[in-house]
Amino acid sequence: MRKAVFSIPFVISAVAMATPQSFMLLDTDNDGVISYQEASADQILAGDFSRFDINGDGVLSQAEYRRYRHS
Ligand SMILES: [Ca+2]
Repeated sequence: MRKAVFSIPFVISAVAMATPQSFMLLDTDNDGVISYQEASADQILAGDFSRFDINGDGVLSQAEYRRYRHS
């Protein structure tokens, strides 16, 4: 009478791994980054663009965009 309980939480957050849909919408030329011009479609993002452009390369990477989404 042994009960083997397999309760291994095997949650892979597909949402966190995937590119946010909003990123793809903003990345209109699909080069994988959001330029300031592309960001201008999002007033909040454009208004704080330089703050979210953490490495200062003038474009937002997916990682930088995620920070914006989670801010
Ligand atoms: Ca782009």
